[in-house]
Amino acid sequence: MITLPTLPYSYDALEPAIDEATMHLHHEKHHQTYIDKLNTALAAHPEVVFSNIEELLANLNNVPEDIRSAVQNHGGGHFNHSLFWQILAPLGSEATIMPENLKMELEKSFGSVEEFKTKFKEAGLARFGSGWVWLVKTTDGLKIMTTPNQDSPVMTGEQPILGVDVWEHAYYLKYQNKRADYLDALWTIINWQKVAEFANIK
Ligand code: MN3
Repeated sequence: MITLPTLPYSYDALEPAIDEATMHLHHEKHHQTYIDKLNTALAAHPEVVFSNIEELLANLNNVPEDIRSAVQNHGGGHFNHSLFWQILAPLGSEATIMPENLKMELEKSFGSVEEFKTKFKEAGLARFGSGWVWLVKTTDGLKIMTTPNQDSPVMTGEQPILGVDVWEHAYYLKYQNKRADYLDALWTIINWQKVAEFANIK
């Protein structure tokens, strides 16, 4: 049985970038629903064993065909949201200060932090419909990618270190159709220390 991870901050902690009502809805309803549906799918195949959700998603071809798309959608939803909560932190908290070594990695891959942010936002805006925009670590440096629906970079062997939900449910209550404003506001609450940790950058 997979259970909903507790948020590492209170529901109103990400104001004003993400409002409290959106956080309740997003965590307690949307994320919980992915977990419920994943548990239902897995209950039909108790022979499917895995040590963590990432391993399950990285080996979708081994998942029985009748639950494969449910695991892809709801397992992906669970993994993606679990990562998303972790890479956010309250405005002004120490975690939002970018570690120097991560800054250097971003400069190496994108020229500058500002250029990275511009490209990331462009990618997030270009993702048609529902999906995610990611920063992944590769043997060739850091790269931006997007995925549709609840697909996750781990499904194609990528290592996500930052992921932003661009489904309308992530921003519609506060920003309505203005995805660009939501993406701009998020930079104030990114937990860069956690991003560096996911990238194994000390
Ligand atoms: Mn979401």
